[in-house]
Amino acid sequence: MYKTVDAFMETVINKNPGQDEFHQAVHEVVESIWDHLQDNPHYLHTKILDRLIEPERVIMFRVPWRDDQGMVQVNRGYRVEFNSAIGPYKGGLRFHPSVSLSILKFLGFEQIFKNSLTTLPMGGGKGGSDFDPKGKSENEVMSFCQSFMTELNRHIGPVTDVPAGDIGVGGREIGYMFGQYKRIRNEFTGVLTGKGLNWGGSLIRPEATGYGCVYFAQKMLQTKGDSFKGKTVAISGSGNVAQYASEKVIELGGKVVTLSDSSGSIYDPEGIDSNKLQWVMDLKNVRRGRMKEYTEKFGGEYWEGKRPWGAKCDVALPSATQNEINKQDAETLVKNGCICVAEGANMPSDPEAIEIYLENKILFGPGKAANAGGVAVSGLEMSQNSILMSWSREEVDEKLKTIMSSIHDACEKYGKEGDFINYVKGANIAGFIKIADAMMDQGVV
Ligand code: NDP
Ligand code: 2IT
Repeated sequence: MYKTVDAFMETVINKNPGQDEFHQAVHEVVESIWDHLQDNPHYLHTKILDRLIEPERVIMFRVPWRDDQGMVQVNRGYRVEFNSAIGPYKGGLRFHPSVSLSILKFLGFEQIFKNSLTTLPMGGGKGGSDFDPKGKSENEVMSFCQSFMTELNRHIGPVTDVPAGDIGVGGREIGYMFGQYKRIRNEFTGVLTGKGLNWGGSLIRPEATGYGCVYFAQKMLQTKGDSFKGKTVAISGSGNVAQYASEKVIELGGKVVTLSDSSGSIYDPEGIDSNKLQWVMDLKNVRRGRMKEYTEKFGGEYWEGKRPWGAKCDVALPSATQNEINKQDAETLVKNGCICVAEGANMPSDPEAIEIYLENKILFGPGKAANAGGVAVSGLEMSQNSILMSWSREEVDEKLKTIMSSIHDACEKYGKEGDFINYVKGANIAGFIKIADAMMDQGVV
């Protein structure tokens, strides 16, 4: 039995050398739930924590494909099937050159708790590849997706493991992978979520992560009697999550002043209004261009190679990638008057940044709570597929709001410290209890 968090982490680090992102994600959870574990020794006696950090299964495979020049290319594919205590493995696929086992294990581990918080019956998983979709032709993307699914198909299924999108995987890639799955298995089933609307997708799934994040931030602001109206908002990223977070902020009367991509950030003090946002959506989703072009078109400033946290804002919604806010960025945000950070991305704030938020008692919604709207609507897509029905936009949006609100309540229940809500602690404990109890019920498996 481990006496301290550090002793437990030493074992995790020794067992999983070099997996820094995974260590970081585990540490955050273990630190939050430690006292709860000591008060509930039955979890310790049955080694729930030791079992929880070990994926049920990791699949790693070769993905060979031919580029437009006829040359053979080889990528590495993964699926981490982390935990199925409360439902089939569920979580996205990421295509990005930085993808490694450590990154996918951190994402899969976070996903277990996030999915638990949604109130829906979904286990945790994550997968992807080091394939870089940037600069690839349509044909190359399709060839890669087909090869990836040629291996992945044998490991997944609508009641086993249901992947979806993440960085570098959107509607286009889900379409190619779904087509290949159907062709190989001769089955039209809800094996992936984020599907097209006319072949089994759910309304509001594309919007869900960004909208959900803003609904969550809205709930946090409401605890202070505040709202998005008139707020200046800094958003990072310019992909799926950032786009729809921006759309919802604008609708609620806030002013979005930044967006970014991996080359740099744009700062538009006038605000990115709906017309400008529409242009960004076309730039990123259709033309697949760079954010730099924004300032050439609309003015404002382009910060080459920089993240947007130097912009003065009331609310920050990091929506690009992991560890994109460090201690210094967090200090800058707080110094500039930021009162609320809600994470659209997974683990965008590093541990020192989180310490700064908590020390300064600003509203901080960690990713596993704040960005759970995406997977929640994936869960609703699965429900619609299994009853062979589709719900209206209003119905799905209403369910999304209810889920985000119940996640907020769960965080409040377990994270209340006087008049402060520690959402990190709340999300981790609430997520943990449901999974741990299910694991207890199901015996040593
Ligand atoms: P997209 O691929 O649509 O967009 C990603 C955005 O982040 C792009 O603007 C991209 O810039 C930028 N980005 C990616 N990697 C880096 C990097 N290393 N440094 C700086 N910028 C980077 O992905 P999503 O919007 O779907 O995902 C964004 C975040 O949200 C991720 O953390 C993901 O895990 C998380 N998330 C996504 C959900 C979903 O439903 N899609 C659900 C919950 C969380 P560029 O164009 O240059 O690549
Ligand atoms: O990080 C995430 O929650 C996602 N990428 C969405 C997962 C899903 O199954 O919809």
